[in-house]
Amino acid sequence: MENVSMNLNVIANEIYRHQKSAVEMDKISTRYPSITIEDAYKIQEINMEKELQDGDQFVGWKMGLTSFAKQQSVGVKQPIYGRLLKSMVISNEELSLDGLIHPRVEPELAFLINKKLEGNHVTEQDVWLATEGIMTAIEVIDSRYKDFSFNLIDVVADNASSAKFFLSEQIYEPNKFQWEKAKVLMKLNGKAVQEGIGSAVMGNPARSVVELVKMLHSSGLSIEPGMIVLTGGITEAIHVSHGDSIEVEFVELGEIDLTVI
Ligand code: OOG
Ligand code: MG
Repeated sequence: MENVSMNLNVIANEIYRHQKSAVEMDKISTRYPSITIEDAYKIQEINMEKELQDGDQFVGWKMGLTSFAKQQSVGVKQPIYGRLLKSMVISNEELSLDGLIHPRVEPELAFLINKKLEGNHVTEQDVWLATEGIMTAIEVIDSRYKDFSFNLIDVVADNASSAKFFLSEQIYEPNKFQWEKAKVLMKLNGKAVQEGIGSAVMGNPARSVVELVKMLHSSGLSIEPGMIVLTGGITEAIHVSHGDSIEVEFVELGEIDLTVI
């Protein structure tokens, strides 16, 4: 019998190499059939430690698969979380494809948290009280698995397909807008390709933060002040390639754009 727990560092190393080399890999779930979801989160953590040792900075969390559109498109029917690094931030309006395999983009809402959030009994109200502001966002995801195909365990071990993210310059006051009613339209090269509404994310994107806190609690973790939380794609993600222009219009909130270089 293989001892999977003994091999977590080996599996983590393999995924890490593929994350760095931008070469796609075979799923781990088929090669290590006894691997568990807890193992997958452990692998994610092991690789995050490597990034921090290499000088990167932990800036927040992402929730994934929080909308029906996203769950349907990848065939994984439950929310997951991943870890965000400073190096993932897109600071101009350009998305460089360097280091990416088959990137996709998706519109999201990002929460900036200013108080510690922890425990199993956290409510939406707690989340609002701990939210400094909300930004509109474009997340760039890039699965390291062949054909962007994975199961729950694969995608968690691959840091929930995290690659990059872009945040609006403007930080909106949380209580100045009904976020569940935020309408979004995503255009690719001027043509509308996806549209959605904030409530697609668990009824209200604040709910996604609640779920994150509960999931983190079961691993003894919490959200610290200053952290960003990406609450999950409101619509399906779309594939992008060199030269594309992406426009994400949030009705009454403005537009954020990326050019793929
Ligand atoms: C998994 C990551 C999902 C989201 O917002 O739902 C995600 C994937 O689709 O590759 O980031
Ligand atoms: Mg996402």
